[in-house]
Amino acid sequence: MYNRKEWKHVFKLDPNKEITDEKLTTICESGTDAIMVGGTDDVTLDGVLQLLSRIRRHSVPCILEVSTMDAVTPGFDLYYIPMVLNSKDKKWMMDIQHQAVKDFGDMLPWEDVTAEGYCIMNPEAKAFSYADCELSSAEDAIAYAQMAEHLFHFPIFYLEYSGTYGDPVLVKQLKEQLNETQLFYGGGITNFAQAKEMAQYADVIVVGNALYDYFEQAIKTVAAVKEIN
Ligand code: 1GP
Repeated sequence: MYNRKEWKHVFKLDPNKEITDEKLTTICESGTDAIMVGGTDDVTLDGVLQLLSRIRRHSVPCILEVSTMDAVTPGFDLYYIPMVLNSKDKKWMMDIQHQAVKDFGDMLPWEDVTAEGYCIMNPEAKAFSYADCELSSAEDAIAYAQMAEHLFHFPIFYLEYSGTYGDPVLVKQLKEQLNETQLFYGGGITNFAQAKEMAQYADVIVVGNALYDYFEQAIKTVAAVKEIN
């Protein structure tokens, strides 16, 4: 069906934001490897279900990035569970996941569930304050990546700059630490050149906001990734 390890490009759609059918079709047929549904603000079951049913008209793999248990529904190909490594509060690394497994563990399709070790680098990002994060230096981020690979054996380490373009040098340094764990980079990619720069190092780049703000340019990020692979 699909091999997650071969993915290079993911579009992230926010169930709380409007997107026309025409744009959604272009996104789904763009050649991106998967669509991730996720957001921080006001993610509702209704919003998730509506977006899911629209994406399902297309064959592209569809992932739910779980931010609240209230909006979890069957029907996605994969469920990504963020575990926020640089949160100051253990809740965002362990406790909400623990509670979710206590409540739903017997029903979970474990083969479709994937942990993402998150490091949120942009202090202006909503997720940064929402998950009570601590500002990480490059050295901190590199150590989190090493923990993701060697201690936790997370399938994914996600360097998150949501809303701002991050440091490609750091992405390169992180990639040097990761063999088994896939490196996802997301944040501020708005055009072909930025996509190409980050995709040199990250295994997967994630493009979100640009779909709402610079649609035509955002679609071109798919071609950028293919150019270097
Ligand atoms: C957000 O990493 C993704 O979770 C993508 O970031 O919205 O800034 O593209 P942007």
